[in-house]
This record gives sequence, structure tokens and C-alpha cells, in this order.
Amino acid sequence: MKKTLFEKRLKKIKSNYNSLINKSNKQLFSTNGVYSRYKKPILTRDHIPLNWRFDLNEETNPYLMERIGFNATFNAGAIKFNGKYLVVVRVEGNDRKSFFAIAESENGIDGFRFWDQPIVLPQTEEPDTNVYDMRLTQHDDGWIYGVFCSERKDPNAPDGDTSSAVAAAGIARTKDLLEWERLPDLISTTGQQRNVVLFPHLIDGQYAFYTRPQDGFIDTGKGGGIGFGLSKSMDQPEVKEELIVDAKTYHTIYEMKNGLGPAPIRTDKGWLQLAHGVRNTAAGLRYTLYMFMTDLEKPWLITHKPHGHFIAPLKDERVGDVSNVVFSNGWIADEDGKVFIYYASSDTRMHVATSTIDQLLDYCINSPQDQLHSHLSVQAIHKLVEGNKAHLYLLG
Ligand code: M1P
Repeated sequence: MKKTLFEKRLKKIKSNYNSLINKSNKQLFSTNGVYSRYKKPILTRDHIPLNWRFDLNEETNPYLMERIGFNATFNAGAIKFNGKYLVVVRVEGNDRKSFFAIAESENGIDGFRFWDQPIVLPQTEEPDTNVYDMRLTQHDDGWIYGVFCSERKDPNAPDGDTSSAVAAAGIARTKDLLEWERLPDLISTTGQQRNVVLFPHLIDGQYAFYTRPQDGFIDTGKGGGIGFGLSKSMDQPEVKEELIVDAKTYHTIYEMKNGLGPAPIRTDKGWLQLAHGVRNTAAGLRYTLYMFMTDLEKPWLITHKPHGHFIAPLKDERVGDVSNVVFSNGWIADEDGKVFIYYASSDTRMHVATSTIDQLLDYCINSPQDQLHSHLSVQAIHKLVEGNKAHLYLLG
């Protein structure tokens, strides 16, 4: 019997989908020796399960049309859970609303599969218009916390302004990543907050947050910088004072604003920290990733900070819905020291890069710092060239 349009389309859609999700990834040669990129993104909108997109009933959907479209999969938190590598992905629908959905892989670099359904995030009394960029923290108190941006329309926006928004740090917690309990949003010293990260241990008996105080939705204004503050509880989370850990600074890659990425990784030499920095250019904002280390006992004090960016958008990564952006809010450190850095490119797709704790420590400790002036950058190059004189024959 002749195949219906529905049947023909189903066959093609299924075969495209299966070949995509079963593709293996390939590690690329590490040009800088710090981390390795991989050939393909780990998740794109085409990885979204077919039963989230299509009505699979031929009677109600004879053309096998997509009923719900998805625009992007990006900015994922990450955690190792029951031996699996999980990413909590920011999935954005064609309707511009983001939500969280978990994808799981056996090896952390390919074979990511979404769980059956997106996370059901309970609401506070004031429902979120949009939620995004969840940072996961396995806290000493036994809960896994997800801290994310909750965005709502600015109640003080003048008539006719339909785009001004207010960003707050939303908080939810879980034990199994299936059922989530919503807590009140973090109250802090400034009007808006994004890029808030919960530190995994109590400090002086209090919960500790890295923050990013800002007095505008896009522009951080006076508040720019990665902050740090303590809250007496998670039931009424409130940070009354924010110390600036890493200030936005003139003529750096974080000149305009910055924000912490995932929760830090503990090492015996200090906390490894990953952040994003933003500078303005004639082509618009450029987001790159950078690293620094903080003191083990005083995780608000920077001990090492390599100059410039750690990962910048490269080749295909440079283009997407918001071009020239890399952003990370998830990484996983394995017990053997391997580190999986999950990063998104141009607010469109997810990638992984791998490194090790030893490599990242070496990078942070032994790279020169940004001396903030061109002539001092030249001095650093001269120093390296001088030290290399005895080894120049290696390049011959
Ligand atoms: O579009 C780039 C990024 O912009 C925001 O980051 P920040 O608050 O530092 O400017 C976030 O909306 C982030 O999701 C997005 O990737």
C-alpha cells in the first residue's frame, strides 16, 4: 500500500534524529595545551526529543507538522549524578520562553539524551516570565541547589515600554533532580541580580553566594563586578552586604561586565573559578570566558588570575542568535582529575571542552597576569623570550 505523507515524513524525521543523537564526538588537538575542544556541539535544538515537537497521531496531524518549535539549547548547569554526566540545559522555545531540561551522557562528551520531560519548576507568588542559566551546587546540607535568573516585566516601566525587565536570582532545590522545591528569590543590595552562584560550604555558619549586583537589566551600571555575600538561611535568602571579588575593569576582557560561571572546583591549592567577561566593540558585546583562583579558606579573595580570556568564540561558535558569545555555567570535575567544561556558543548551542585539574592549576598559577598596559604586556613577552634563549634550538 502507498505510504501516506505522514508515514514518509516520520521515516525521514526519525532517521535524521537517530543519526544525529548517535554521532560520536571527536577530541581536537589542543593548540594551547590548556584544554581540548571537541569537533561537534554536544547539544543543539535538533537534539530535542521528537515527542516534544510533533503530535504523533496521524489523525490529528496528517502533515506531521511540528506543533511546538524550539530555538536553542544553551547555558547549561552540570553535575555528575549516579555516575552519569548531567547537564541542566536552558532550552528556548520559538516563543522565546526558556525553561530547564536535563540531558544525560555516559561519558560527558557525546550521546547526550534528554530526560523524558522538561523540569517542572514550582512558582513563587510572583510567577517568572522567563527563567535561565541555572548553576547547580551540591551543598554540604545535603540538597542540590539550582540558582537561576528569574526575569519579570519591570513594574516601573513607563507606558508603552514593553521590554524593560527585572532580573532576580531564583532558587530551587532537589535531591533527585526530578522533584524541585522552590524557595524565595534572593534579596540583595541592588535592584537586579544575574549570574548568582551558591558556594558549596557554609561560611561562619551562613550560606554564601557569589553575586553580580547590577542596577540595570543589561547594563550593570555602578554595581558591576562579581560579588560575594552571606545569607543566614535559605528559607529567607538575603544578602545584606556584597563584597566585590572581581571588579569590572577598564580595558580588560571584562571591562563592561562580568559574572561567575559554575560553582567553583575545590583543589588543594585553592578554588578554581570560571567566569565570563564582556567588552563592548563596534560589532556589539563580546563575551569570553576567563579563569581565576580564590583562597581555600577565604573564597572571596583572588590568589591567581591569568591575563585575558580562557575560551573565546572560535569559528562556527562565533555565529548564532547573539553572536560573538561564549558562556559557561556548568563544569564537572571527575575523581581522576579530568574536568569537563560545558560552554554555550552565541546563545545557540552547547559544547564541551576537556582539561584536568593539574592543567587548570598550572594555567592559573603560571600564566602572567593582566598588567593593564600594552608596554607591560610587551615586558611579559620579553621575559618569556629571554628565558627561552637556552631552549631556542628546540624550534630549529
Ligand atoms: O547574551 C549573552 C548572555 O547575556 C546575559 O549574561 P550577562 O548577564 O552577563 O549579560 C545572560 O542573559 C546570558 O544568558 C546570555 O548568554
